[in-house]
Amino acid sequence: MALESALRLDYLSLAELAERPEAWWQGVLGIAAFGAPVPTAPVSHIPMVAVQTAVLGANARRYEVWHGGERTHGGEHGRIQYRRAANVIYGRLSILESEVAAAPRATSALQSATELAYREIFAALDTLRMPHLVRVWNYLPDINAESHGAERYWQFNSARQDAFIACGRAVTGAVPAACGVGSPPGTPLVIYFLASSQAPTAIENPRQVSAYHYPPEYSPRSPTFSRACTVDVANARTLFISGTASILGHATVHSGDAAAQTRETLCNIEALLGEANRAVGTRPPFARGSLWYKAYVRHASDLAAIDMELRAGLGSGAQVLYLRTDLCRQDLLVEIEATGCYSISRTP
Ligand code: 3EB
Repeated sequence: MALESALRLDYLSLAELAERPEAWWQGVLGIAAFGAPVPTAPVSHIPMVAVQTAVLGANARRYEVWHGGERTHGGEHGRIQYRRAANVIYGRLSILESEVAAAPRATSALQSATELAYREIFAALDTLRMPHLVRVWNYLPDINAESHGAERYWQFNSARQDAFIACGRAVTGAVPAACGVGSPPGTPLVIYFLASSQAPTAIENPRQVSAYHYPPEYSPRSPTFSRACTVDVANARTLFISGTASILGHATVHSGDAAAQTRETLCNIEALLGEANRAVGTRPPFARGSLWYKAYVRHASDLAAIDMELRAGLGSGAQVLYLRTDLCRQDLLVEIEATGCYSISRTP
């Protein structure tokens, strides 16, 4: 089996992973397992992420696999496990709030854990000379619970922003694409990411206020993420569309209607695709039918309605993984991320 020569994303089942030869495993950058055991790999130092959120629907492809397209090299830096190829690195960490004490002035252990996590990420990226965070996936236990007079998502936002500032990173403009969704209470804060030596191009959505400029009613400190970004790494042109929801301007629209929220979210994704294609002039352009999607669904009972809208909007060829999670605003029923990864051929 010849190795693919470019970075790629796949959703695979445990059975498919078991059939992959060792040469393929040498190129894996990292694997996130959703509501499923992490696989055993024939190669050491492959970052494995256990995300304890349930997959919805009859989908055995619960493993989100990034492959570097060439031999990759792994290691550890502090709490981060990572693996790198050419100019891209995949990393993961998880922290139990019970492991960290709340700092005297911090409001909670979640805040301490979040700030520690991001400081460790930036320290590792600086040492490894991959300073640009491209895409971050954040799984926050019990995201909507309140403590210390603030929703836990708000606590996360202030600690994340503090760490960005402390580590000399921008908190508006050139910020990574990201999502921040819930995971079961009592599980660790889980973060995994892609970073690069190349600076990505951040993309915003003309239909929405940039999240880093959200007014304080949603979170006293604005969230630090861009709506999307694109970067060429490891012989691939990538597009990362952050968790996207039924938000116009800064307001949630279609409260209580999962189908309408899905349609609005698809309009937002379409707007971002237009902006991204304009920004980088990709040929062929990024097209919604050939992206990898994760749809975060608050109520399992809304799955059929959301799936019907997504099938109609994306066509049957799109890869969609449904996860049951809480979301960062009480009135959001669905949030959808999209990832594009097109090989840049080295021969004409
Ligand atoms: C929104 O558009 C929905 O805090 O990292 C989407 C993507 C959302 C990322 C984050 C939050 C985050 O505001 C929420």
